[in-house]
Amino acid sequence: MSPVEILDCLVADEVQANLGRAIIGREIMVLEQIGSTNDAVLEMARHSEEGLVLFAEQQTAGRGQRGNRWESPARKGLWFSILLRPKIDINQSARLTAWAAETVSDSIQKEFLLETSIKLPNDIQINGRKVAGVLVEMRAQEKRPHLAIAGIGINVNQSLEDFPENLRDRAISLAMALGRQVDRQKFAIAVLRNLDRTYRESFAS
Ligand code: BT5
Repeated sequence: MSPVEILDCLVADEVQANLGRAIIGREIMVLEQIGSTNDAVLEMARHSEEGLVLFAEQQTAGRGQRGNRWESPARKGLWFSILLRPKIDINQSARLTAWAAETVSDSIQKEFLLETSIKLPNDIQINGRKVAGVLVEMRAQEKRPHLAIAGIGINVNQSLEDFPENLRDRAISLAMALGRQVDRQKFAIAVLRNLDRTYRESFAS
């Protein structure tokens, strides 16, 4: 890794230190590369507490809805999944999708003063182009609360050329919208803080 790349790494301890006594972010892990963070968190669920957040610097098999692919190039975005045990029924996962999409959208607006819109059910857009997406997956548990994994992908520092050709007229990153690179670590902290606050308001006991 070059010195510039090291500077640009997500550091789990540093993110966690900035969150205080949170539910979301109670435990934070950063992996260099994985297939999909949603799959990894599901595997860890039995032995982990609500609020575990797993980031991957790169996903090789990032997923969207219905088997769609989610492009997740190394160190260019925030690709993460949160383990949740919300107080909702198994058929109410759309509430979590709406919560995550709204909170990510609000966070982008507040941090960067960019105008965002939500294309239902799970896209966050800037100027009609997708900047972030949400994939919520639930698993029924014999004893409630059920298990939910909220996967969030945010394009942060890609340039247009970093996207595959077929996405170049439909996708955007924060850096493209702002005309400058973004501190991923700082934005990760801001998004997790907001997610923790809004999750407590709507889903925690
Ligand atoms: C989504 O699906 O928008 C959900 C994306 C969730 C990604 C996160 S990353 C962490 C966690 N781990 C995972 O494996 N997934 C979650 P959907 O609405 O189906 O949109 C997918 C479509 O968006 C693709 O078919 C492409 O057309 C487009 N797309 C793919 N990668 C993109 C990107 N990086 N930026 C913008 N559009 C993209």
